[in-house]
Amino acid sequence: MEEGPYKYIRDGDGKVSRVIRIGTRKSQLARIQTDSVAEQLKQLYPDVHLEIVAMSTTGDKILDTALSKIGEKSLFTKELENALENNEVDLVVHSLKDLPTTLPPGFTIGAVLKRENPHDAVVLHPKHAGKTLDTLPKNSVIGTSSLRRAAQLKKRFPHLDFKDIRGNLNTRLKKLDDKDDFSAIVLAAAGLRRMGWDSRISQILEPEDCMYAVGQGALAVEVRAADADILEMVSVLHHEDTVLRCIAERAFLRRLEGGCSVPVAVHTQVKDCQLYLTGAVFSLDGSDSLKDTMQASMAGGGETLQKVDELVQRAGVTAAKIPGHAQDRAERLGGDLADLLLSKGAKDILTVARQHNDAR
Ligand code: DPM
Repeated sequence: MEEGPYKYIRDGDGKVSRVIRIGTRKSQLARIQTDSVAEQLKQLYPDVHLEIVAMSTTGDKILDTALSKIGEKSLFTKELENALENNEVDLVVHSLKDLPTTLPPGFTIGAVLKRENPHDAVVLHPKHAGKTLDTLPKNSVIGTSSLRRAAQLKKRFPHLDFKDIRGNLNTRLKKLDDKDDFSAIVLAAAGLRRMGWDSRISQILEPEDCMYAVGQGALAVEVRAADADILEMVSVLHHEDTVLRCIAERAFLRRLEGGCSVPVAVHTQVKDCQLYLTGAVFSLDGSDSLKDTMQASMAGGGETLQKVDELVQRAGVTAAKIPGHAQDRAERLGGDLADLLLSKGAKDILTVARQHNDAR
């Protein structure tokens, strides 16, 4: 067998091929997401040997603290990145929204797959079947530990109360159904759908009620930035509209210096070759906010790069086969919108939100 960092396998005819190992978190949602990416790779590359390696991350182990209070940016990604760095795995599948906008050096997002429904969804306690957030009784308790969701919903639905809820999706649904602590919980529609729980979605929240998180609903494949073979292999998984939207969203959040613990939300759309980006920042109770929309043309996208080693990253994403000019404009759009909000005082809103959250 060949020497070196990679793992190889010899088949019955003596042919040696490289084993591609895919890292994943152990939660059911993570496994489902990873299996779907593995399935697509298997279809595209029937001869490749794929192996899935599941591991626990800090975020999985700390279950009693609100995510926004733990304060570590790469909560769900660090252990997986260590494995990537040590060549124990070759690619890692994540929910894009869990990936920081600046990745540690040596890593890149080699694929952003077609986005599921990016909106948030309401799941009701069975005793409230038929209700909406509007019609739930006064002081009903809604479970979410997302500052972004709480800020927007507190403002929009002042008759409701909000409390933290942690744990993976299975745990949260059990906490909702088996106890009387919560009248409803708010979760990403994408996660619920992937778990096969569409039927529990009673309401999809429109942008007027609640805008989504940067990258929400899209899966990302993280790889070693220098691993040209793997980059090339996964690059065909990119979905053009999704990548452009997510580059704009991530560039927006990056310029605002927001992590997963600030109330920042977005809404994007590609229509008639125009990319529309709406972005907003909120105080923790939603009383203070800034929101604006900008657009950029994605037409006449220009060159696509042929060789992966010529590649540039935009907002942490490497996308060889997507027109470079369009990616540049998407990245600039995100930065420009952030600058616009910063010029109107976004920094103060976010600084106060961070301080209050740390003091909670
Ligand atoms: C991030 C947030 C949450 C996750 C914060 C936010 C929700 C935390 C919570 C950055 N990551 O959205 O404002 O509700 O306490 C997460 C989920 C998914 C990926 C679950 C969810 C699945 C959907 C997807 C947790 N990360 O948001 O309901 O692939 O986008």
